[in-house]
Amino acid sequence: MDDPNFPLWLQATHLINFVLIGILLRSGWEMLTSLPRLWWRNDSKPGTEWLKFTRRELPQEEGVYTSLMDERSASPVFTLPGRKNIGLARHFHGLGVMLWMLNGIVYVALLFGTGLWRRIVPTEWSVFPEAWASLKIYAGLDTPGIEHFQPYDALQMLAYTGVLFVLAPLLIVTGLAMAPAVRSRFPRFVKLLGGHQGARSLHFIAMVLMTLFIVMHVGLVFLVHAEHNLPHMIFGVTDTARYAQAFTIAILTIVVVFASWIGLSYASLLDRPRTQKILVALTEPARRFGLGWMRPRMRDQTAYTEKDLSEFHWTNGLPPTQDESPEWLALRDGGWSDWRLEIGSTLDGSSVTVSLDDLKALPKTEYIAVHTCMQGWSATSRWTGVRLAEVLDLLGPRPEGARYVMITSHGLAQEMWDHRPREPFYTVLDLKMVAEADTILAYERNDRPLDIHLGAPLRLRVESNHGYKMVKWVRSVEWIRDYADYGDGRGGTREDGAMQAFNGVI
Ligand SMILES: Nc1nc2c(c(=O)[nH]1)N[C@H]1C(S)=C(S)[C@@H](COP(=O)(O)O)O[C@H]1N2
Ligand SMILES: [Mo]
Repeated sequence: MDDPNFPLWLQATHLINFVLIGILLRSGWEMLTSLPRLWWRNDSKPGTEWLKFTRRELPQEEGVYTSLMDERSASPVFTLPGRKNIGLARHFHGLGVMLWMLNGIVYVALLFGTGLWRRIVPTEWSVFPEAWASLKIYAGLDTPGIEHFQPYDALQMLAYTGVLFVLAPLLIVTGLAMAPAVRSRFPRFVKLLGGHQGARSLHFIAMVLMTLFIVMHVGLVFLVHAEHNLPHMIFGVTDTARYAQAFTIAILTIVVVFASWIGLSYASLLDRPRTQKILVALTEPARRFGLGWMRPRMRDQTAYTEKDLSEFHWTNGLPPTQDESPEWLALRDGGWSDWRLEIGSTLDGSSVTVSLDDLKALPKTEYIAVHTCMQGWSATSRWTGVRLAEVLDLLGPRPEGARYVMITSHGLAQEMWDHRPREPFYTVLDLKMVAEADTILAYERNDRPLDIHLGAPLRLRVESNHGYKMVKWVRSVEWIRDYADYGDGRGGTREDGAMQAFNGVI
């Protein structure tokens, strides 16, 4: 190789990558703690996990246990930000991914632009026998001679190429596949990866391999010819005389980066609503321009068929109890004959009520779709109902100035983030979400009236979003001017409580 030195851009992109990978791993682990189980089965049935990080045994019965109850609290030392904050973790993950991909693009562009790719991308088949020879040396707890590293040996070339062109793209592809925007627009692509659980499990496995690579990559710098490697890494040139200096700088850098990761966790827990606001502002442009164009199309809702229907459906949110809503219980006991949906406008005070039979008389929408909870579980069902837009039309044209629709439940939020008394579960949709053909008020699942625990007699379905938008036991739908005027002003119970983003497409 002509110039064995490391240019500054190589060092800079590596350092940035190190910081960002930490943010991605730590926020990823926080997400995993919110449902510490992995499946290949797409109904996420308890007892069928291939891996779990909890000793808790779950009942096999539906509707007695919510996924929120399975959430575990992690220390801010290990996760970002820790202490059951999946919403914030998801925003940090999004921000981390944006910056990591940007950094990766710069790195790959410069790698090819400068010709340095020849150092790491093998171009001869001999790389395989050479790598095997190196592996045998390492297996004997010995190290290959320095003459093998010019600057990299065959094993390194294979590992670097694999990480860069196989593992990193696999992480991106499986990560994207978990976004509702991608799932509802390109359902066949998600199916190809083994569905939501396949993508989630593969993402996890790729994460483990990436972590192993990083530990070995950094570890070997210190273990194999460190007197050459460390000055090379820190100063860009192999100057063995400056080994002690390089060693000190390397260790200090690692300590500072670890401290910053942990500091970031504690700092973001100080004022969670403020952290949410900053992170959502930083990530919303990417959410909008990256995924916002992927509007769902009804004709794609044919990817799933009868045989994809789930045997099990997780529950998040248990049916209203006597002290939560005696009204809903009385309506249930009356077989829903007195149940009415309130359709209103907070702008002009108008309202109408309709019965379940009125709703069933309206044009019917039916499709098979995959539900994903942002915590990680999924379930496939056939949903039958009436388009929300159609129901709103019963009130007349959209009132002047109405930009959002608020859907409120008979049930209360499972918990409030600041421990104030529980308030009714609600969500807010914007005009685009309302207009989607698969945004419906569903009254049947799998050709039977909705189960009590899944939202009887009427629940919201917004297939382009995660489950947290899909209010169960719906009581009212109302036009509103702005969601800033309701709850904590973030646009829904899970936005308020779990610091989610209003835009739930990812
Ligand atoms: N009323 C009410 N609706 C709710 C919730 C809730 O707690 N209460 N949880 C939401 C969340 S986070 C999810 S993932 C879905 C779960 O729907 P399921 O219980 O029918 O599976 O319901 C949504 N709708
Ligand atoms: Mo959820």
